[in-house]
Amino acid sequence: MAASLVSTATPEEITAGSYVGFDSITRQIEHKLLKRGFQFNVIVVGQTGLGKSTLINTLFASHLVDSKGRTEPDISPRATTEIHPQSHVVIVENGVKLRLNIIDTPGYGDQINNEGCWEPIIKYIKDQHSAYLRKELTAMRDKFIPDTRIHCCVFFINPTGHTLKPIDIVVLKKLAEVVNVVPVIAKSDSLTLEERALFKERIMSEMQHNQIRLYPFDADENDDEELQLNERIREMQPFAVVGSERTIVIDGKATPARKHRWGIVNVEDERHCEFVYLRNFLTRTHLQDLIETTAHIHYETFRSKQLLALKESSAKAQQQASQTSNA
Ligand SMILES: Nc1nc2c(ncn2[C@@H]2O[C@H](COP(=O)(O)OP(=O)(O)OP(=O)(O)O)[C@@H](O)[C@H]2O)c(=O)[nH]1
Ligand SMILES: [Mg+2]
Repeated sequence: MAASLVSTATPEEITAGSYVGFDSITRQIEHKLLKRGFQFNVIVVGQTGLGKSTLINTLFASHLVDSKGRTEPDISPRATTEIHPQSHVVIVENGVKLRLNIIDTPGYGDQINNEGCWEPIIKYIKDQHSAYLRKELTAMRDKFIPDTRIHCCVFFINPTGHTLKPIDIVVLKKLAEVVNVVPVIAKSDSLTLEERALFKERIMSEMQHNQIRLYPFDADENDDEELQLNERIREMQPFAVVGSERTIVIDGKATPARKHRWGIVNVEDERHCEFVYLRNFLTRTHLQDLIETTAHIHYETFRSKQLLALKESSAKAQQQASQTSNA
């Protein structure tokens, strides 16, 4: 009988005497999530030749087996010419499965007229939202919709030491409306420490001036620790990175590094560049939040706009139909 399921016991009695066992829900969720794995989609955007393809290969070096990266200097340079979804890479660490999809894009800014050069990139991001929405709206929708929505856009800034280029500001504004944007200073081995600090300050004040909203965002549910972490990330942004597809043995360990006449830049050494901070941020501290923010903020904005437009157009069609039937 249903009535017998309703307990008349006080809360104290329930916790003391009759353990229900729902605290195992965290383990149940964990088990389910582990079985399903995680999908993480990253896009890299920026002007031509800033090292986008190289950094991708540095970030996930050992995993991108079929990368088209240049590993030897005598191989001819390979400019990326089209938006290129890298093959899905599956990384398994301690039983956790991460399906990683990296989208490499051609550099922009080297045409005489750069008008609209960002459009294919924005279209690509919106197309993924649109594909997800279509799947969600089908009557017999799948229980698990494959997620191709872009969770993070790593934006490459030219290490000029001056200011952002007007074209960068335009592209950044467009991107920040549809995706989580994480800016990085490319090839930061070309800047001195003072130049780097000053450049960062200038970039961030330009971002503020142009009202470009960068990731991470603070949410109401964030606790103090998370808010502090976000604040630290904001203080460090944009990460000054160096990439390399070649490794050099340092302290007995093959390490991604760049060899100059004057010495070696160890990509993974925090004293040389902020690559490690970027990697920790993307894969260790904010991976889940990047995925959630995409679903709850960027996709939700897209979804409500689309559904509103759909409602308006169907209301218009109905109105027209009733007008023609009355005529
Ligand atoms: N000094 C320095 N050179 C770099 C760095 N990263 C990449 N490079 C070099 O810059 C050149 C261009 O690198 P890519 O990774 O092809 O650049 P990209 O941004 O993908 O270029 P496009 O696809 O043409 O837009 C290569 O010769 C790299 O070796 C870096 O951090 N520092
Ligand atoms: Mg490239």
